[in-house]
Amino acid sequence: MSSSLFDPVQAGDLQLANRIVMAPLTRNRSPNAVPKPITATYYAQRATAGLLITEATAISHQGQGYADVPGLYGTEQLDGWKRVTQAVHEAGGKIVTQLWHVGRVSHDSLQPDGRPPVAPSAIAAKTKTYLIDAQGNGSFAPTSTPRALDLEELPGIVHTFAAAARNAVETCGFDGVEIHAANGYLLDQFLKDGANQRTDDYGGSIENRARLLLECTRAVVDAVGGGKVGIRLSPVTPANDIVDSDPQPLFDHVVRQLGPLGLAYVHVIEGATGGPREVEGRPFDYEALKKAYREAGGKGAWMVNNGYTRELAEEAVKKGADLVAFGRPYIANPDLVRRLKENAPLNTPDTKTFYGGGEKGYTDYPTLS
Ligand code: 8OZ
Repeated sequence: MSSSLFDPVQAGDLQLANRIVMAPLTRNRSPNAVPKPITATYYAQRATAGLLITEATAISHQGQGYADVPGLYGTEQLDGWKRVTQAVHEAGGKIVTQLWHVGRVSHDSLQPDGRPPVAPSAIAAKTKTYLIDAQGNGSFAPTSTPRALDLEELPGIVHTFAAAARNAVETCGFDGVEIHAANGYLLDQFLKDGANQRTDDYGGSIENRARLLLECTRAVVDAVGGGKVGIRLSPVTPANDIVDSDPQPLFDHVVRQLGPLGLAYVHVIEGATGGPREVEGRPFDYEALKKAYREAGGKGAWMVNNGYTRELAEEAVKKGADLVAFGRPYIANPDLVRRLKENAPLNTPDTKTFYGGGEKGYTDYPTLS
């Protein structure tokens, strides 16, 4: 018998009650990078998901690119996350945190000492970031022009990913971590030739452009164990002005290298993040990607994401996806698992309260009675 969305599944060390995942969702409600008590409530409300993935969380101040996103690097920040994992575990859920370095998708005003953000090359992304002024008013602003990282700085990036992973698991009590290598942030910038024009060992060939991602992943695996590590990839998304001239061989190489690492899961955004599942002029074969991962010995769960409905998700699981991540539906439906199971109507998310603010549009969406 084929599996259903509602059947349990093992993903590395993670024993999951069902195949429904809360996708990472940026909410900008953590001033000073500290998750507040209300954030614990928000995640605990959603704890019936097989797995919760936190909003992207900066591994360092340099890795931050938006106002009021959380961090994984200071005592107050880690204490804030402890409250979250405790609340989720008390509610019977499983939660991993998403390790994030934005690279060039940042603004001088968000960086240590107001310096420029860092990137593989000094090429600005034509995209916007989200700032909040002293009066608490949010606005979107163009990202700043980055400076290229020196070769000597790269071991520090690798070390910072591993340190954040250790903080997450050992100090905060997370069940694992997800490496954010998608959506045009630092690791995706290194991967793709639209952002990476380096001429050293980290630019040029596919092997070179994948090097930083793989070094970071191996270091995180060494820090917490592969069975607690997932990774998120977005081969063709145009998010944050990212592009690669030939993504299929690039990502086939990446997953072949990930195969032997014993990861818990590989999380793939199919198409344009939060948009169409097909991107014009950027064809991609996701089945071939999965096959390349399995052929390389990859035993992690295969997690799919982007625009999934109940029907599409059931179909994906029947065709062999192990996990399906839901983004926007999870903002508005804390009891999404039950609603999908009962085929009940879904609440509509309020886009005005996605980024910033308090309880409204965060912890006040109704559950079924
Ligand atoms: C929306 C707004 C800000 C950041 C991503 C972390 O796209 C994000 C993000 C999404 O992965």
